[in-house]
Amino acid sequence: MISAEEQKKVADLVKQTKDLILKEMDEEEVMIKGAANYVTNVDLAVQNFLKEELGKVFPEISLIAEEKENLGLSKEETYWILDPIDGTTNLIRDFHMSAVALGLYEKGEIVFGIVYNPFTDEMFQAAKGEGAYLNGRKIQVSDTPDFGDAVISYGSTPYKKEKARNLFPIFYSIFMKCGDFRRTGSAELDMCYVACGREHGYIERDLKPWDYSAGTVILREAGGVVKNWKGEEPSYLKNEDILACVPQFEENLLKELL
Ligand code: LIP
Repeated sequence: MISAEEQKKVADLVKQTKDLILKEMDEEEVMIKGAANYVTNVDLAVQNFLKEELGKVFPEISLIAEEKENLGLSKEETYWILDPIDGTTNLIRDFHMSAVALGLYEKGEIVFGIVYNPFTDEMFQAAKGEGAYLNGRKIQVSDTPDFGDAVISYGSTPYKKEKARNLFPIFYSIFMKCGDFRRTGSAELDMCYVACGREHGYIERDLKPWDYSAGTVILREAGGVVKNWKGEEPSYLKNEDILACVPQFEENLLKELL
């Protein structure tokens, strides 16, 4: 676990990416990794900056990140898990629902996380056992009692459209029972939106570790639930089907996913 002083140092480093993101966006260069899967100079600039700066402060902690190889991972190790831009397609479209997401993995769990949207200047942050905060103000999940009033966000797993035929009937069944749906295009922001009461649940298959790690500790510290679709603890070191929700709707959602 890192100290309050170290947490502040990390938060300051993440906040510094805002100017870098806006500058790099002026010379945006989009590269295609695969179907609906992009990386830009912005992703790479943020990743290189945080890799270098975190390495100066925490030389003993390795980095797992979206735009690099991540081989030989071990549950016994401590890692930063970074998505330099979660919501890359949104960034390319100037949609302003993108975030820098950084989690700290220690002995099988996420103990610290930051999710920062530079377009709204919203920084979600949490450390295990210390509560969850949005721009320094404590946050907690919604206590809405009826699932018929729930706002549920989903991810369409656009990199693997072969899954859609089985996925969308699940989404349809949930949609007919809840209040309404949302689709933001940033898994980490969706998990933070559940944490602060803007949404009541978020579901997506085949999320990469950097798409759900930071948001996990933030949502749990705000009173929420994060599991995989089998109802188990996620591994954080591999892709997972993620359920993130308020506790009162866990069963409503889990029974749709099994
Ligand atoms: C994105 C996720 C989103 C998912 C997209 C993509 P990226 O992350 O946050 O929820 O539906 O397919 O994986 O690739 O923009 O960092």
